[in-house]
Amino acid sequence: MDFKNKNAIVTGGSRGIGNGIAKALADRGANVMITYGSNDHAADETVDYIRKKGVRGERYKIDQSDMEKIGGLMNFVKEKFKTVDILINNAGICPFMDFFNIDQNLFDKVWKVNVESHFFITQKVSEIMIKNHTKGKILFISSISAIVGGKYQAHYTTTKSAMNGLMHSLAIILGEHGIMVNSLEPGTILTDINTEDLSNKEKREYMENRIPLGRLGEPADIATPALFLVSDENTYVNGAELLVDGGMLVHLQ
Ligand code: RM4
Repeated sequence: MDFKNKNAIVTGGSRGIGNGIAKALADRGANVMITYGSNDHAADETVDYIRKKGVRGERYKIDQSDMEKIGGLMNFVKEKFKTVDILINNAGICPFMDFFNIDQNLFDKVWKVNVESHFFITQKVSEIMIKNHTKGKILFISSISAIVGGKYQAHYTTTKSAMNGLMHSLAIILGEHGIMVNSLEPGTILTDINTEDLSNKEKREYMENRIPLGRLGEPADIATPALFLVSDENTYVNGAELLVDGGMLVHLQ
């Protein structure tokens, strides 16, 4: 898969799954812009990695729970990238919480970061793609949690299902412009998002035992299928959900 001269945006690209995708895109020649929330050091490390591949690397710090910040991001995008070929809607949070302790503030924050910010970032980026007649690719990093529940993830699973609902409509709306939109559904991938949760020995053993491949996923396990969906090699997958979970979902007994 060749991404030379492609301009890609990866939200939440300084850590975890987004970081794996950002680096994999740079490895294959893409110019990559990442957004990130707080970890300047991780963002700098990522941009250094990208630039060492001989491509352009950019970073933009943004609180994706604040919709008023999206305009600044889009100004930065237009300043740095005249065209955009790829958008990876990855940024996400999952503060594990008992359903009855999820208050309006927590729900709003998870909803805004995971769904609302990506609704409007995608709206503005796809306007750029359409204006430039770019047959772009957009990928939502949804989750197995769009398909199954989590006792302490009622807010989070809601957002992951919502991402797929948005993706379905965008596959129609943007498909008319030759822009293809899909979702990828990672299983349990060991990243910052679940380090605390999986520090519980019993929980980690339960999750690992549920996966036929016998191990939790890593960002690299997600990057390769993600790259296919946003590559020129993808000529007809549009509006699809790709589960990448090592077989966890189907392993009932
Ligand atoms: C994923 C899945 C994993 C969990 C992360 C936070 O969608 O539920 O098990 O560790 O979210």
